Amino acid sequence: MGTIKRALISVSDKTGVVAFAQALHRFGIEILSTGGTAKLLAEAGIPVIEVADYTGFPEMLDGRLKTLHPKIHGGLLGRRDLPEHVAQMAEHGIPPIDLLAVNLYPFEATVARPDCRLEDAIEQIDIGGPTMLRAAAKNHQAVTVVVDAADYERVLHEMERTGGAVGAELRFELARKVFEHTARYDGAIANYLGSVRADGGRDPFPHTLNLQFERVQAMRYGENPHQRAAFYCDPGAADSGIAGARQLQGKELSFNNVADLDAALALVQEFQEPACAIIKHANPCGAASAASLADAYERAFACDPLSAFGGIIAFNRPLDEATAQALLRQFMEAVIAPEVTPEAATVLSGKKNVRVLATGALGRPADSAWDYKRVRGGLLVQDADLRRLRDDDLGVVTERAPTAEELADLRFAWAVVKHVRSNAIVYARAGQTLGIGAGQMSRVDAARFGALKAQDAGHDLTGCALASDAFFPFRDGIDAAARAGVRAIIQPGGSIRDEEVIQAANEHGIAMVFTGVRHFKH
Ligand code: 93A
Repeated sequence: MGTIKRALISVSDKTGVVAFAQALHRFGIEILSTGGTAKLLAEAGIPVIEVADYTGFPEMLDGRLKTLHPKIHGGLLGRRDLPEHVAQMAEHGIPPIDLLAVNLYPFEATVARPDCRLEDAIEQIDIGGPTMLRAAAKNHQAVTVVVDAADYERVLHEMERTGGAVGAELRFELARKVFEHTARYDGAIANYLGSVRADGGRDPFPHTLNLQFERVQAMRYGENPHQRAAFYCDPGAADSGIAGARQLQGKELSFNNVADLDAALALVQEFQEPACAIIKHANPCGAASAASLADAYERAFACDPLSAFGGIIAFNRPLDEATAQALLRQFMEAVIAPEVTPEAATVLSGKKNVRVLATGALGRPADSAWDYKRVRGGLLVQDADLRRLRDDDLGVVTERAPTAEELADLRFAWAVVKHVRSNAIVYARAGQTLGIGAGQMSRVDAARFGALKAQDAGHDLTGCALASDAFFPFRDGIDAAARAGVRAIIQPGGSIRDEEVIQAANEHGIAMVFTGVRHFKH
């Protein structure tokens, strides 16, 4: 393992670079650098050789040509363990470069700006930087390459420990990071160019979709024990939702746990007031909002205590002691909340298998969030369904308008039905689901099934509200709802038989509102 004698530093983001270069200088390392970086280092009193002076070739073409020179790339690429390489480098006056610190022109940040023009983006395509990075990373047996300012410390630490060298393990890890980084960088360029339209606008979906996901964890198995699995996250969204959650206790998360935790969180994020959702197999078997979190849980549980067994439970407020105490009554797989108070954590520590997770503050997902659905051999991509009910969405279509109380129940049921697999029907009253009909192939069956579930749990549906994720194609669903005791219905409308459906509601004295918005979920 050779000690580092020569380093090249060329960084766009100059965070921490002066301190890093200062430390390298203390090791007696010769520092080569490009225009802006060299200036900054020289101003800090660090001896530095400009790449242009080093190669004898000026920086030119507005900086497009800075480091693309055989003396630089030979110094990065030449193998120190092959006598032919060593001899050729000596013959052509190419000294080895042992450490490279480069970060690239900020392409992603540039194209994220709404006013970014094609020519602005083109200028931010770094050519020399990735070329050096890839050369150094390829030759990681001899070269240490740092693309992430967060790694300066680690490199220095290792050099201090070894007296100026960096070990094989760290060199390999840093090289891997480089290829991940340049792959992402080129992916961003391809995504951008693949979405530019002739009229100067941007297509939201690029010609090829280059995504990069980082492994969060390997899993014991997938949806079933004979399937292998891992969980990956979008590095850009890693600090929100399930991907960024901290597990505080319990067994390792499973594939199905992650999917259900995500579904549970999405549901409680609909509500401003304290809310709880209990998920089984991607569907809620109970959801409620109430003045206190403990009440919200009690009411969510009461919807379908039988199905809540082994559920995934989410909250939109810090989990407190009273709520944790209430949870002890049931078997559960996992609990997730923005925070878990120390008292609540103590209560749950008695159930050591239960996975307890904290997400941190639950923001709204970014409007640009995408939703992916895998099909064999492909991927369907769409905007995430972040649509929330607006006051002007609501149109009363029946002779009777909903009362204020009914309207509140309709809004609640509508927020929940969006998170139930289609065909979906939700019966609700006073911030509590009473019956949920999920994933049925016909809407009338979803209505019948939800009512049956409510009946089984002992709920009287008289005077309750019903939400339907899509329009009723026939009056049979309305008739079924009326038989169950429903007094108010919320649904998108838009069926060719809307008149027949409205007529049925009028006959039953039901107040019905159309939203004009559909919430299919498959
Ligand atoms: O325009 S480039 O693609 N041409 C090059 O030869 C080159 N060499 C380094 N950009 C190049 N760089 C980049 O310059 C580095 O990747 C780094 O981001 C930036 C540092 O420039 P300065 O030191 O002048 O601020």
